[in-house]
Amino acid sequence: MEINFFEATEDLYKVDKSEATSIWHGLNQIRFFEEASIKAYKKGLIGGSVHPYIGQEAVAVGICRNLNNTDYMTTTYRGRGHALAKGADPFKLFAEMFGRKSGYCKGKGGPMHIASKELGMLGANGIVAGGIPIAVGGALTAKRKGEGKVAVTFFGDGATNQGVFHESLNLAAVLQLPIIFVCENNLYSEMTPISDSLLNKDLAERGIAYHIHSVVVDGNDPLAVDAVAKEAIERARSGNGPTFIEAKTYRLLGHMFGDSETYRTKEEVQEWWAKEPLKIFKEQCLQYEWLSERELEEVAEEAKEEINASYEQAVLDEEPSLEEVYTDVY
Ligand SMILES: Cc1ncc(C[n+]2csc(CCOP(=O)(O)OP(=O)(O)O)c2C)c(N)n1
Repeated sequence: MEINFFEATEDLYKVDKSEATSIWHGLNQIRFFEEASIKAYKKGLIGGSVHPYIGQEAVAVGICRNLNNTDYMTTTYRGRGHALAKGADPFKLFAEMFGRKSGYCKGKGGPMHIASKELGMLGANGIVAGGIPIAVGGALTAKRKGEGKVAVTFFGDGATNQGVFHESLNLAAVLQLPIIFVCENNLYSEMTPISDSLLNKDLAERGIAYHIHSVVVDGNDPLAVDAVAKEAIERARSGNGPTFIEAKTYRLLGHMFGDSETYRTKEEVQEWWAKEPLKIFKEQCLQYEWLSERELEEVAEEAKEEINASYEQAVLDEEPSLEEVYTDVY
């Protein structure tokens, strides 16, 4: 078994206007949401910490556009992007982050623990690799009940060093579960370069080790991620087992708000800003004439207004009552 390195062909760029519009809207929605979250954090509206997803938007958009609402998903403390890409309401997401009543978990989860039955979100997770076995459980449920659902789990490169990651991959492979493991390799595990903590050049090798079909893809190209996701989800739905996707990307901001970023150079960060996903997709839109400069601006403006309106509405939302402390406790 060998790693499959996805390479874009001209066929990948045969996209129609509505698809391009939807991808561009999705990328902008996440970017503006994350920027607004940082603004809110600075204003003291959010408890805990904020771990921005800026720079990784193409992974969430490329994968989630291939999922149904009912498919299962788990994610990490960077999970707002995945939630939005799966159809979350930005107002309910902001409300959750601000600890308000209308939030997805009535404001009890905060920025790191968003869950929603209606979105198939089995939870964002503050514990590194914590969501991986939960998604395996979702996939096992889907298989046993013959629900036709798949499970997707998003995690970072650092999560692949956790024991539970290995147990999860092995079980999913042995039981041929309908699951897609999406490793967002952003090169850093908190303040540690991934090359300091593991010797594999391609993390997809870790999927191969468990006999799982494993693919490496450019995680900054939404169409490349979309193509790989489509195939993986089809494999899972048709009973042909799991896929491991390594999406190579970059976290453009610090690990969390307030990170002094002494562990990487400004030059390196600049290099990645030059190939960040919104820039890449905008260039593709213009090159292949899916959308004009003006149309791109209009869609981005629409996404920005939607985010701003949701933010303002969430700020005004009520806090849960004191009695709520004792509800939903398991
Ligand atoms: C089990 C566990 N160990 C340590 C931490 C502290 N911690 C929070 S984020 C993080 C880095 C994780 O890196 P990675 O999985 O690559 O995800 P990324 O932050 O790059 O998205 C660590 C070590 C934690 N939250 N959970």
